[in-house]
Amino acid sequence: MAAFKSGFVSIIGSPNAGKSTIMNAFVGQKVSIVSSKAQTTRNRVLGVLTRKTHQIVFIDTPGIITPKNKLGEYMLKVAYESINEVEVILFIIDASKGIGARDEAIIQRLKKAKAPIIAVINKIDIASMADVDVINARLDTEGIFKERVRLSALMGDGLDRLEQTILGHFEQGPMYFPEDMVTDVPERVICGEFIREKALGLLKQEIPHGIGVYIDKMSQRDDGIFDIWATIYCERDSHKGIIIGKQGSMLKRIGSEARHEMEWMLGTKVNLTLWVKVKSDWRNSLGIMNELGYSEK
Ligand SMILES: Nc1nc2c(ncn2[C@@H]2O[C@H](COP(=O)(O)OP(=O)(O)OP(=O)(O)O)[C@@H](O)[C@H]2O)c(=O)[nH]1
Ligand SMILES: [Mg+2]
Repeated sequence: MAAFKSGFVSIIGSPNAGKSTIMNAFVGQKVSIVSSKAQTTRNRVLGVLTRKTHQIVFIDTPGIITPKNKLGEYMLKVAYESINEVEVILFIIDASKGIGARDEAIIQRLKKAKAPIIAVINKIDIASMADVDVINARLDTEGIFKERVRLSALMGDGLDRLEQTILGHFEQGPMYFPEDMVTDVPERVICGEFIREKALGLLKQEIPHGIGVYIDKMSQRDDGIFDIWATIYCERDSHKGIIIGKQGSMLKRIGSEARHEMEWMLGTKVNLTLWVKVKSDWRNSLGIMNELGYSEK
């Protein structure tokens, strides 16, 4: 019998390239939230894919940006630090957008990385062959991108090929996580992330980027139902009004959509109570960032 293989894989790239979508597709459930807005992922999120012959531990990371506040600095650090602790790096490129200035900055950084890099050209379902050709031509000029996989994470197209390409770099290794474990992120944190995901989807402009979610309490009744109390932090009074909406309508929608995700994950009914509070400029406050989980443990 062939030896069991395992290893860690960092997923890095510009915001909105589809990094979290790719990881969720491999893991088979939503462990990292996804939205059409940039800068959705703020922390390192682990996703574990276990098969009979191998285990791949993915590390989803925040999209690379030029930081505008302390939260942005933290996110950038989280992303780049991940590349030092892995067997393989996936550099995700949005095929429909091509290689932009942010990708160029990442390319420069990746030149110093020790682990092998697989360039993943994602969203081929909405890109043309010509778009892909332009990307390939740019990658051809760098020696570090010998391996490339075209992908549509949304359609699930190309995932098998990517998995095989990753395995080509793995050696014999242990089962790092039990086979039924898909992430090391605690359920209460994922519940908070579901709330942020719905806020990202339903709110406009800069409002969702200034949102942080804290799960105040999570407890399970004897009959299995979960009671969850959460606070949505935002940066301005005017934002608070919009998040709550007319007669509470927006908050109700955010809560109801988030509750469905929580119920699916927890496999039981959830009773969710949401509060909204203003903490001006919290994205520059290390204290509040720490409370919300944006700090090195
Ligand atoms: N058409 C298409 N859309 C995709 C594909 N993969 C991801 N998306 C969409 O792209 C958007 C961004 O996806 P995410 O997975 O949140 O991207 P991300 O790279 O994790 O973004 P950040 O966390 O902000 O860095 C979402 O609307 C996804 O549905 C794909 O293969 N095809
Ligand atoms: Mg993401």
